[in-house]
Amino acid sequence: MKIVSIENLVSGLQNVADDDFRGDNIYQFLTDNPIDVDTLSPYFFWSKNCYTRNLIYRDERFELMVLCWEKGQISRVHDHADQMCWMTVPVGRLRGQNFKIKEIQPEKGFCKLEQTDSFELSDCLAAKVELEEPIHQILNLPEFDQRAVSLHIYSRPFESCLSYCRETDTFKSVPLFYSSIKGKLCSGVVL
Ligand code: CSS
Ligand code: FE2
Repeated sequence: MKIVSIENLVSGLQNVADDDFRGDNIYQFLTDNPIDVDTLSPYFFWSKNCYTRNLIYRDERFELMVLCWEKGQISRVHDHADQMCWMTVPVGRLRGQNFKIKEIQPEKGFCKLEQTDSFELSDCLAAKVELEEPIHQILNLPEFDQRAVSLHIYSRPFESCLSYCRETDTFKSVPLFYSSIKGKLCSGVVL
C-alpha cells in the first residue's frame, strides 16, 4: 500500500467536508493513508517524565498531533471533552483500555468506573474513541519493551478534559498542554 507524507495527510484532512468530521470517513481516510514515518520524525520528542504531545497542525475544525511514549508510559484515565478522536500507531504498540461509569455524583466529583473492553494498536491500524463510551486510558506496556508513537486527530480541538482517579473514585477537569508545536519545543518544557 502507498504511504503518505505528513504534508499530504494534512492537506487531505483540510479537504475533508465538515460532515465527515462527524462520521466514519476519517477512520477510512487513516486506513487508506498509512503515514510515512520518516516525514513524522521532526515532531518526535521524548521525555522521561510523561508521554509528549506534539502538535503538527491545528485549525478551528481539527488538530493533528503525535504522542511519543517511552517504554512503560501511560496516559491518565480520561475523556476527550465530547470531541471525536481517531488515532493510529505508526511506531511500536499501544494498549487501549475503555471504562464505563458505574456510579457518578458530579456535584461531589465522585465517579466509580468499571473496565470494559481493551484493544491494541499497532502497524498504522486506525482506531477511534467512541462518543458513547469516551473514557479510556492508553498504555505503552512495559512488556511491549519499545517506544511508541501515536498519531491523533481530534475534532474539534480541545484544551482540557476530564481525568479520573480510580484510587479515590474522583474526577476533575485538567488542562492539556503541547510539548512541542510544529517541531519546536514549547517554552518551559523540560524533556
Ligand atoms: N487523549 C490523550 C492521549 S491518550 S488517547 C491526550 O490527548 O493527551
Ligand atoms: Fe485520549
